[in-house]
Amino acid sequence: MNQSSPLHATFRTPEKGLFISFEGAEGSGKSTQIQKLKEHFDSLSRSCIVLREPGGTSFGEKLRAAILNQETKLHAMAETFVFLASRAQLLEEKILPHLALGGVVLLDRYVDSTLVYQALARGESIEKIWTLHQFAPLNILPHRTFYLDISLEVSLERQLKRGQNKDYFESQSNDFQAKLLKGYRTLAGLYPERIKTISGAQSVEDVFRDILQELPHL
Ligand code: T5A
Repeated sequence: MNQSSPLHATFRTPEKGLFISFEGAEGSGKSTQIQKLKEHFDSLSRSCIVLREPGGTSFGEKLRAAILNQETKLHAMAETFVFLASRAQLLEEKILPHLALGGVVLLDRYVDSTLVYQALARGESIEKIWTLHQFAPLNILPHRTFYLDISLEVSLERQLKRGQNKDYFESQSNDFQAKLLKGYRTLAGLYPERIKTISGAQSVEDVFRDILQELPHL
């Protein structure tokens, strides 16, 4: 979807509050940075909530457990509808009400994860995923998306260090994981105003400094 696509007109950013999503491959450091940004907003006494996808609601957490514990490969569309169901409920129950009060929402993964994991990494068109998002409440875009860019080597090294059992997506081939990185870079190139690429291979402090520099003043 680009600016000239008729689909583009069906999407909007929230009028109130500040909506920020974080994206990246496995182990890119999203949760680490989200925690730091939450502390930043807390220090400013700004009401800020942290949410994750899939999950964030009691229904969404059930879907999260179902997909991450899945042992055999699903069709990309089956995966897509699980993420969309979780997302729609999260928007309705948590994200939109908090933004309407003028609050800050920090979200670990959002629509770009579906565009990359279920479309680009599987060789599907991203138009299909955008089309599914044109219906409320899914037609909301964040004010800012931080994409934490790391190499395949760093991603695999961090997953190994963590040492816990691999989930459904972590168990996919290295080829799939390389496609994720390529997919994210493609997406960041398509939507440079919303998606800011930050090198996730830097120290935690340096990544955070770069994030603060790109934070919208809303
Ligand atoms: N998914 C999700 C889809 O396929 N489609 C969708 O639409 C959606 C929404 C979710 C899975 O679902 C898929 C994508 C995912 O595979 P998840 O458990 O939430 O699963 O997985 P991730 O989001 O990938 O979470 P991770 O915990 O793996 O990664 P994070 O949050 O990016 O990384 P973080 O902060 O936990 O850090 C990982 C490790 O690296 C260290 C940390 O200490 C930690 O050990 N670290 C650093 N080390 C050195 N330098 C730094 N700068 C570091 N930052 C962090």
